[in-house]
Amino acid sequence: MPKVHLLDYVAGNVRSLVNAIEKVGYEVEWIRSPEEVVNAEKLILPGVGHFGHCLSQLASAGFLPAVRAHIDAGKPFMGICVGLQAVFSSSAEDPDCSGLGLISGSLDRFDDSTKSVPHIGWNNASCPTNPTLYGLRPSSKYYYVHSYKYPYKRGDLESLGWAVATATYGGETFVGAIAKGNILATQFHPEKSGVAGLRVLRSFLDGSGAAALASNPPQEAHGGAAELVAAEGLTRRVIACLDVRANDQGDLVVTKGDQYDVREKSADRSVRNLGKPVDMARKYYEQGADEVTFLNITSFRDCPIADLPMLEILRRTSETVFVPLTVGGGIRDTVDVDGTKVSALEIATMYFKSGADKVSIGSDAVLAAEEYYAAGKTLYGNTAIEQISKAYGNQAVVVSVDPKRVYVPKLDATRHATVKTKFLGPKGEEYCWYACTIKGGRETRDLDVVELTQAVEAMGAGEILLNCIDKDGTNSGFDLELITQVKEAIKIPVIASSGAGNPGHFQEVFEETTTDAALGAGMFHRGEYTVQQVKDYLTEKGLVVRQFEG
Ligand code: 1PR
Repeated sequence: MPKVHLLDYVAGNVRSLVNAIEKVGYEVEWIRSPEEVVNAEKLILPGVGHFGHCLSQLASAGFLPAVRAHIDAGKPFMGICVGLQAVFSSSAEDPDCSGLGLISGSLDRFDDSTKSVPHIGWNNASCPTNPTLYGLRPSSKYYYVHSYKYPYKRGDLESLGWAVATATYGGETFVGAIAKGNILATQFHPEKSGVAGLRVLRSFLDGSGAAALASNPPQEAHGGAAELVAAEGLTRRVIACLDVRANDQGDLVVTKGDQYDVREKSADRSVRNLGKPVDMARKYYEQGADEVTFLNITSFRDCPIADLPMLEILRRTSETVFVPLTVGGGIRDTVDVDGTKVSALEIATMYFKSGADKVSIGSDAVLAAEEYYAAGKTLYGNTAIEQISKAYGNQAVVVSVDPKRVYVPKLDATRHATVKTKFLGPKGEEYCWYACTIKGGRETRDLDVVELTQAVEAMGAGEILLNCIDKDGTNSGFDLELITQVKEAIKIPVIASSGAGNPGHFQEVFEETTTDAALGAGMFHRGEYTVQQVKDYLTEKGLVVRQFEG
């Protein structure tokens, strides 16, 4: 197999990139020291974490002059995500840190006054001057996850000879990909963008993208500096979730509870078995799921951590599923079966190395939030959320919330943030608050969802997976009141979860709340609807979704 070299400059969640490169027929060789860069013919800089972390690691290890020499020699170079940002001279994210400076200009943060930040999801990369730049297609969607961007000004980069593909989020048009000569850089993750992304990688690796660009160089500056505001391209994200546990025979199965009870109602009360995790993940990918989430709902107690069955599930899934994979369950500081202490960060690292793109933290986040408030909202940098987001970036940390309704007769009957509900309590109560639970809903805490989500946002979580025990498995639709309350409390994206029973419920949650994504489980597992049917329905109703490209 032909080779491509990847810069190994920081512990990163790059397993998916390696899998994607192998999928398009190339072998990865790691570059671990600046001296080895000269051996590379094609070089990829995967971006991990934030701008300053990436650039300072590269600088302190002495990589920057070697990378510049590679580019100056005219050899193929590709930067991904923060790897694109590194091409610019600076970023407002870490103003004291310099980029490679191939383009003089600074990145800034998305405005979060009217939208969620980070920008997470599937959006365009459209290049009007070169519509098929490096295999891009105007009709395709690509997976982005970032808070900082290079704002697009028409003619600005084109006048320097760059071909530019853009995307628009909440009225802000930014650079999605740039290319010139031997250089390609993408703000999106091609390795997580399904077949559309694999096409971009292939076109870089086989040289066809650079050759096509050379024969059709971008047109000269378009003159004036008028902003080009492309059509809003972010799609409605539909996520499939698989709750995984061992059944009573010891086999790992996808299960699904009713309000978190995963045992059959029959006399034997066996664990409900809905299928095999790897096969089902692949099926949902092919139906067009925008992400797949695995929740290890019992943490596989009594198993050495290095042998966690979820690691093997991730390894196998990530070989064929090229959309983001999230894994949750048991991510906390713990003690291995042989007595060795293992940190949450070490467990997350194992998951990332096995192919996860994000980890999801449940119980531990609730306990950390309680400590945060007890300490007068002080952060010490020692929580799992802070440590993992520092090492892998905020976007890699999801907090999974398992709330339960607590009804109260009036607004001020509790210190907690209440909502006036349309669904009265058992005694006709008109108000409720949402109590956080831990240990799969077994223990309810004196902490509400607003407190929890604001605390974890402060700690550096990048996204909230918002379940609801009252709605879980009911097929009665999402809890819109809960979702509205949480969306009003925080800026980071929220994934609505629990209660989806038909495609109309997805339409309802997208139209009646500002949720950033919606997740379904039981209705997909039981074969009542496919992800494709949900997406077709949303399209019919005028909501933009990504269609699967085979
Ligand atoms: O606390 O960090 O070890 O994480 C444990 C994780 O396992 C948490 O994310 C928690 O939500 C999850 N979990 C624990 N017990 C259960 C259970 O069901 N007994 N599953 C459980 C939670 C909720 C959703 C579900 C939606 C949609 N599952 O992910 O998929 O409710 O279902 P629906 O569309 O069928 O209604 P930690």
